[in-house]
Amino acid sequence: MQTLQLEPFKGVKKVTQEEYFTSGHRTCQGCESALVMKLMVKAAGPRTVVLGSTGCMYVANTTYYSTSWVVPWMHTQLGSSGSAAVGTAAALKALMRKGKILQEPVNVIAFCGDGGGVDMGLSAISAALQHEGYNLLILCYDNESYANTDIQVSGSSPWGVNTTFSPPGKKHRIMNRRWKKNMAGMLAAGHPTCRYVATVDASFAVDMMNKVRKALSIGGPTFIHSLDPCPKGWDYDPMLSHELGELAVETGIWPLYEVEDGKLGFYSKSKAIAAGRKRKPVREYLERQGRFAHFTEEDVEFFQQKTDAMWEKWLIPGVIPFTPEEKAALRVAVE
Ligand SMILES: Cc1ncc(C[n+]2csc(CCOP(=O)(O)OP(=O)(O)O)c2C)c(N)n1
Ligand code: SF4
Ligand SMILES: [Mg+2]
Repeated sequence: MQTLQLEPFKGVKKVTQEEYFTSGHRTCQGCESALVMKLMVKAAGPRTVVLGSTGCMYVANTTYYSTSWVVPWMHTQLGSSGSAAVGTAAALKALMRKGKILQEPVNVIAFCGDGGGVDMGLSAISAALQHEGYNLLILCYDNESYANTDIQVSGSSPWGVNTTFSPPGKKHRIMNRRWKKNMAGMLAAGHPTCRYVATVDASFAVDMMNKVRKALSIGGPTFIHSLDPCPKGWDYDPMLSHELGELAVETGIWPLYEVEDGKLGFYSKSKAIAAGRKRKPVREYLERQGRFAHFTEEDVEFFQQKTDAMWEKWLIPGVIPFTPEEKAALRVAVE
């Protein structure tokens, strides 16, 4: 099945004017995930079907009898972005084969939040990435919590963060002791049938849209993971969303990379960092957010060390953990 061939936008002035996710939604002021929806579908264009799992980007964008979506859109259950994407792509294929609809390339994009994708829907996404016969993109908008139900911790929440399920207490200051799950790396490493995996950040908007266009053009099942500052859950002034998105990359906390046909490439500021550019201290990112306000000097230092280790000790900096030495040690331990 052919895909639409979407050429990359060569700079912000070349981006199309048309909007397929418009005003009128009810997301919070400064919500980066709403911007991700707008850019994602702008990049995809009008011949697109969007499926959205439960979460802020469902609830706030579809009030009874009204929606911001201009393209066809359907809500799907919280953990099922993967199965909804496969089902829709299969249905379109069958309808075209039977001559019931025009034979033409149609983009299928299923989005999910981190709760719905990194946690609950991981198995369905994994299965979807093995269905080579269908063209579909799964985009995870990651605001690092179950935001819609009042900011509960997820497997994608950062270490030490204050959420409604991990509030700092007198006895235990740090309640979330897990380092953020390595979603894109895990999917790229474990799904040889998936031709394209990328991480994006809407503060680098043209890059982000071009990653969406590339994923849709390459065809087969593809995956994009977007880090989305969330003023409510991260507790900061809404005007800082763009700055926080930039800082996440500049501090090295969120590396921008793509894996195309098994080949890894860093891009944007992460490319310079991978080549040796100094990263900004994580403190600059952490101290702008109320969700880290309980951090002591020791906590900031720990966060910095863990981030440094991602770049200095991992097999592929910021992407795949374990050094060759650590891997060898693991093998010896198993033998
Ligand atoms: C099976 C199921 N369990 C729980 C819920 C309640 N629920 C609705 S939205 C949501 C949060 C989803 O979090 P995430 O996927 O990260 O999206 P966000 O709200 O952050 O945009 C939850 C737990 C549900 N709708 N379905
Ligand atoms: S809680 Fe966060 S993700 Fe949800 S609408 Fe508000 S800013 Fe956006
Ligand atoms: Mg979320």
